[in-house]
Amino acid sequence: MTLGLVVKSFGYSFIVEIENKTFKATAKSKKTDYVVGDIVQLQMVNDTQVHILGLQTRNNLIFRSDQNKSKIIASNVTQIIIVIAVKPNFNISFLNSCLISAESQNIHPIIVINKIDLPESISFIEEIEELYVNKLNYQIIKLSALTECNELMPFLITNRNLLIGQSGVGKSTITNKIIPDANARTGAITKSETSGSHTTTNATLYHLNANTDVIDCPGLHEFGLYHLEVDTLASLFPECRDLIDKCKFRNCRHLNEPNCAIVSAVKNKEMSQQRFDFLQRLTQKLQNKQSY
Ligand SMILES: Nc1nc2c(ncn2[C@@H]2O[C@H](COP(=O)(O)OP(=O)(O)OP(=O)(O)O)[C@@H](O)[C@H]2O)c(=O)[nH]1
Ligand SMILES: [Mg+2]
Ligand SMILES: [Zn+2]
Repeated sequence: MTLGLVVKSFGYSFIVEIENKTFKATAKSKKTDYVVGDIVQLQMVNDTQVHILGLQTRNNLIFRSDQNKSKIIASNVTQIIIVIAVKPNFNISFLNSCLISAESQNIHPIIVINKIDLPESISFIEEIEELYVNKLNYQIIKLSALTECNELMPFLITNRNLLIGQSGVGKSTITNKIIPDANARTGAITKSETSGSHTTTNATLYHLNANTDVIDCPGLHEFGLYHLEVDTLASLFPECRDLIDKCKFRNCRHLNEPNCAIVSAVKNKEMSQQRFDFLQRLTQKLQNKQSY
């Protein structure tokens, strides 16, 4: 049986790599939900084309979901690089969602603050570091991808890295800096600001070296977490982990139950109000799901 790696997805058709050669691939069955990072079983058609027959078991699958649908993003990744920037329109809930998604899959996240050349970045960096580094211990790398990404480089090595972030934060610019022959299309800020359109339309996997990959994917507006379980949600927040067992009720959902250790932590300013609001909103959403 021939195996290949999915390196680009167009939704219904794919580019698959076998050793160092790429082929156009389509799924032979109705099942077409393959994604970049998948190892697939193939049937050769000719020198340039293959059929996908099936899927090798995934180590993990990054996907987002809302009430109506879910969307797969990439599989078999070992590290998630969450790219944020003060411009065009930073959304803190988006950052929280990406972190919770990484925690839920047990994948190491790194936060990259891009566009540090912009003057607005100074106070933005302070705010992000104050909470996400000093209190939550996440790893942060600050850079201006227009100049260089040297500081990020050592963290990428030996990993399959997924770059995720809102549209226009600079994921493709970073990709091009790291892998000069990637030639990923990048877009003007004004375009993504006004039309909300994405410059990158397909997820693509690039090789940095034999055991290091970078996946650039289209920007996301929202990172829905509708697939998570309400009962384990709080454990995905590092600042809640040691508190959960201290709540009066074992099934406490940290909404308005008496003697909730998480609510107390927020009152004592040990947990950030913003993170707690995010936890509550998500809890309520996931709770409603169960009553259908
Ligand atoms: N000032 C500044 N602009 C940057 C930096 N990095 C990227 N940009 C600009 O930001 C815009 C968007 O960059 P892209 O790399 O296309 O962003 P993206 O995250 O790939 O966007 P999507 O593909 O839509 O998700 C481009 O005009 C880049 O030149 C940076 O470090 N500083
Ligand atoms: Mg892009
Ligand atoms: Zn509680």
